[in-house]
Amino acid sequence: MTAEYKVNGDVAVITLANPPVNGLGLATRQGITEGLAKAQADDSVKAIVITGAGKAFSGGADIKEFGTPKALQEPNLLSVIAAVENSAKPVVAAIHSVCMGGGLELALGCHYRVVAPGTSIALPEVKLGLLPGAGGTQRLPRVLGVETALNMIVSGEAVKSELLAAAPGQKLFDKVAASPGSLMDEAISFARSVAGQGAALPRVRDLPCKHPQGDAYFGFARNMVKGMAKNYPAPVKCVDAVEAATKLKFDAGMAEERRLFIELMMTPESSALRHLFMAERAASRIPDVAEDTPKREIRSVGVIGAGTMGGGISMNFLNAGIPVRILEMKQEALDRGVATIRKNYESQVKRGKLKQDKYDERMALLSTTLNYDDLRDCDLVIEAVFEELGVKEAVFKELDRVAKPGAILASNTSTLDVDKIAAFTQRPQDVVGMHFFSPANVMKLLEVVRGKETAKDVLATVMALAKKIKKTAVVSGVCDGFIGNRMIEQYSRQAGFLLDEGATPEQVDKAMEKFGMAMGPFRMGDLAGNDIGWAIRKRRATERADMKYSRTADKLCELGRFGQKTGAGWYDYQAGKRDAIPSPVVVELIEKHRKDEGITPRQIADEELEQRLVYALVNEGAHILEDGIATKSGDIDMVYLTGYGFPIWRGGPMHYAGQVGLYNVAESMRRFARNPRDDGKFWEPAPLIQKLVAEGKSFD
Ligand code: T1G
Repeated sequence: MTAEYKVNGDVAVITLANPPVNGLGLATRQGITEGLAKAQADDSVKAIVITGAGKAFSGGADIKEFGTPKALQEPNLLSVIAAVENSAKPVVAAIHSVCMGGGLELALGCHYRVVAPGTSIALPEVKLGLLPGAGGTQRLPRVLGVETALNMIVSGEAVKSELLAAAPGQKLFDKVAASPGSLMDEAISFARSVAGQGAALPRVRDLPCKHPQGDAYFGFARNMVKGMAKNYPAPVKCVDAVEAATKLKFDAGMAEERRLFIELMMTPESSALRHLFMAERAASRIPDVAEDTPKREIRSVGVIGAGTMGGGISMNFLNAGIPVRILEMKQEALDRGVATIRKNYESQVKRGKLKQDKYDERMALLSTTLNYDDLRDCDLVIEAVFEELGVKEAVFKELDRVAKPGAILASNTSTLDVDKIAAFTQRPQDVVGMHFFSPANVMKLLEVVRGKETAKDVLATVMALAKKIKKTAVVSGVCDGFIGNRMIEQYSRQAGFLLDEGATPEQVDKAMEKFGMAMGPFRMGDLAGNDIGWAIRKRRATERADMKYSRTADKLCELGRFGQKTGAGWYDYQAGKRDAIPSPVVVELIEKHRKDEGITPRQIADEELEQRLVYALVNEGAHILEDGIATKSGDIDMVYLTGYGFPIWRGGPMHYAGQVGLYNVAESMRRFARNPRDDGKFWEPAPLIQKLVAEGKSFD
């Protein structure tokens, strides 16, 4: 049982004990109802207190149980709350730390609530594509008022207990304890004070729930929410559920909430958001690196290179209060880099995103040098120099000479072989890839590239450091392009072939933006610079002659059309503007290219455009799993959601493939393999996909 029962004089205390956050899984729910039954049967018990052990009162329903029979098994959460509410003896919730979702709904079923200051109170279900499904939409408005409750339910954001307790007329908390330390004593003495009064026990469900201008208010709220959450059905249903609380009797309102909750539980958006909640947390776990692996202390960081990447990388550490020393070859490069960092902070101060004193603090942590010897005390050095192995070799040889023993030496390389880089030093076990995505101080994704010799404590240190600098870190093995770029390569190849076959850049981009990508492949190329892909293709032409591409991208670059930075790429751009204008030059280039290749263009439906690009990610992602470059499909999803603008409500390419059905995905791939233009090899469904289809499974 994961709820303890203990009698303290004439008060029974039920303590949820399901670490880490007292998720209300089946065993915990059983523990509560059994404790309640014992308390009812024990005449010496006059009142009951429910609380949570450890770092939470309760983080809500056990998300890990969703989709399993346990989630619905009695006593389900509604039954538990009914048992609390119908107790003949007063039940007092002693709330501390975190009280969220089903945890708050459980507290709302109690007759009284005593809360410690500083407690985070939330109904965050909307962030999982759901709504509070155990009475939250019906009870919270009754104790906080309709508008405050609706704001909390639609936003899912946590509010501190003392703020809510200070709201005029609130009935959520009967008492705020002096401190978290005195909570239990105060809750137990409060329970004694309300015991044996004989009068009917106060129940939230009996409170009135009205809004003076209901129709107008909910109409306005519904329109606002619809506008903000166009790809997510949950927020609007939150409005519907709270409106039901003002229009229906309690039990009818509960039935309406249940109906809406079950509807949302079945949506692909909720499936995606729940997948991501778990995948984001799972990404920080490395299968063969124990969670308690000792971590090296990172008190100061060296960054080599003060360019766009070096500056952005430095800001991440300055923001986390970690001193940074930037090294460059020339003073003017240093000055330019520091000026860019300063300008970035100043614009944040201007926009009210950063306080002046914080800005000053961060700049005070920044130092610069032209001399490698000044990096000798750094615990971590990250190089962000020119993407060429010879340059990396010079840097790592110098680092090997000056860095102190135990310093972690990281490369920000996006395509080079981390094992080769490690081999430039006598300490390959201390070398790791830390691949930031531009702009490095903004993009959440950090690919942590694990070399053959990278030590486990180096990995554990970097993963913990990533959390500290608010990055989503995903471990990748060493291969060309790691996880993200290896997959985007196939995505871009298909985009090029689609131009050969009859599509325009604009048609492909629009199809992918309709799918939900932040930016289509051609607009993305114009933003990042088409010359980057051009250089990679040139390098690959010798290393990987098997990799065929459409020649259109090269022909575009031969015209110097690198994208926004040259004022023209796949699209034309007006000076100082970012609007992508379809270019007659590009249309002519593509048409001429088709003639040269003897291709008769065909009309291509958006569905094929979308499938060719998204399934290219899926097939390459499957190979990445087969090669052990990524250890979990959820990691690949996290890479695409935090680094490549994949739509969150689809859960990432691998989760999305499961939603479509791997059988259907494989059939589409086989259809593409029959396309005479294709080299046939790529579209053979990866063996892992074929295996999962045979077993009727998905990647998740
Ligand atoms: N169920 C199961 N596990 C949970 C969990 C939950 N509700 N919340 C957290 N965990 C795990 C998490 O996976 C991780 O474990 C560990 O706890 C620490 O999490 C009917 C249906 C509570 C504020 O949405 O917001 O109630 O993956 O790293 O930063 O209406 O976790 O490492 O093994 O986030 O201290 C509604 C979600 C559920 C709250 C703690 N509740 N959780 O933050 O730790 S639906 C939520 C959080 C519901 C009812 C509906 C945060 C936290 P592992 P962490 P943290």
